[in-house]
Amino acid sequence: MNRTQKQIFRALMAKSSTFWQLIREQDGHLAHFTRVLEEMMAQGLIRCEDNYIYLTDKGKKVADEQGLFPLQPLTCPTCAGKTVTLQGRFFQVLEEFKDIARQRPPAIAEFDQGYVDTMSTVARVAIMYERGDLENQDIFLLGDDDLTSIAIALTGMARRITVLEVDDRLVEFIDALARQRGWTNLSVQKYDVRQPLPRELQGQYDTFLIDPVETLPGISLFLSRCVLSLRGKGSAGYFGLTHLEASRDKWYAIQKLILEMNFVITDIIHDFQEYELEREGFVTKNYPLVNQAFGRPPVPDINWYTSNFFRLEAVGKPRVPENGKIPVGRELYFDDEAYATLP
Ligand code: SPD
Repeated sequence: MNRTQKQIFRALMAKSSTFWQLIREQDGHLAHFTRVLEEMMAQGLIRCEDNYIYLTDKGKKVADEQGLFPLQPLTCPTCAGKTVTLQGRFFQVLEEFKDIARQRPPAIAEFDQGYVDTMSTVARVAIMYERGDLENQDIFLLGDDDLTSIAIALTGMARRITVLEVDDRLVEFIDALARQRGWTNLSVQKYDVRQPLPRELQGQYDTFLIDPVETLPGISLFLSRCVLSLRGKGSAGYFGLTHLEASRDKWYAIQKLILEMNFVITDIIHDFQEYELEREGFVTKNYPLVNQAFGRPPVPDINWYTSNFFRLEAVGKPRVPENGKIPVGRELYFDDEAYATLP
């Protein structure tokens, strides 16, 4: 029995679940998850009724024989596993950020946008603060549909915040807000990651933050650009990586790249970020996940898409690997693990 199957069994021993709830209870990638569910269905271990998935009698017997117990939730109810709670100044930042985020441009599939909830955005900044990567630091963001730059600016703690962003709507939104609030330390410019990093931005920053695409060529490109922006030993980087659209084999390649770049991974916070992806639209637009699921899944009833938060720290001068072939089309965003991304 593989890990995903085991995770599905014990979740269903505790309670019946929707397709979307089950995704949150396992840590396989989506292509694997849908395959396992289909096999379990074909073997008569699970059944689906009124949008809920149940263990059959045969399934219950197999789970017992395997020595499994119903899943007991153990995630901290106060911080929801994020390891930080938003208190004091960070609570105020969250409240102000929520107001601003209500006016944000809607996410579009063209750049595989899909933003994290406001709590996740501000929690990122709280983690940066805890690690000493925020106060009086120069911070570099490459792509900012989550508006993390704004949450950082709201703390008033960073020295300089630079955003490079490909989407004109976001460039205008962030720029207009910075002008309106008089945040002279926040600047944003249009930039496509396929272009070389402007020389004047190289070696100028203490901390970077990205939530990159998850194809291997794509994430390698994002990381290379970011590493080049940093000052050197002791500089830090943060990024989100899912287990949903990135298999462990892909994780291995990414972590190897990080080490080759002269960084260590100091933290990985599991399921730290929760995404507010479209619900009706996700089913009607026929994302690969919907096409590959057995039957047609119902409209999502929860925020099912999460990612893990990585912190990196340079142990020497950041090394930028030779860029391989730079993806020019949709292959920047899409590969055969990208089940929640439109081809
Ligand atoms: N593909 C679905 C929307 C994804 C938003 N980006 C998530 C990247 C996490 N690193």
